[in-house]
Amino acid sequence: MVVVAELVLPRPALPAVEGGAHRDNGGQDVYYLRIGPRDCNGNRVPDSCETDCGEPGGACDSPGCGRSVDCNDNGVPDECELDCNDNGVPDACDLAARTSPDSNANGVPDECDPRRPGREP
Ligand SMILES: [Ca+2]
Ligand SMILES: [Ca+2]
Ligand SMILES: [Ca+2]
Ligand SMILES: [Ca+2]
Repeated sequence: MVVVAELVLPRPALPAVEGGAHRDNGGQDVYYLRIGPRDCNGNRVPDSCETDCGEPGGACDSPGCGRSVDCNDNGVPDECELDCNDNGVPDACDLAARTSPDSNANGVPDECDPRRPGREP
């Protein structure tokens, strides 16, 4: 078994100030420590096993493995990626496949982008 400890920063991240330091807002900082493999959808199948069951009898050969797609190959299953337009396809893959336009090239599909050209707040 592989045990991974990961420090998870609270979201949204503290706003960065000039010089790269974080502003101290006087509030309490909360950090979470995750022990164990990353399982972004909480189904007890580690992310690394969501898309591939691997060798029979191997670390990923367990019930539920190999059922997800990782369309952009970043190790994060599609269901855990940002999908602002709710079409079941991660935004990054919408953009890569050009099913969503990104006229200002900021990585946010135009249909969800409050800053896209022509759209005034
Ligand atoms: Ca999982
Ligand atoms: Ca992915
Ligand atoms: Ca989408
Ligand atoms: Ca955009």
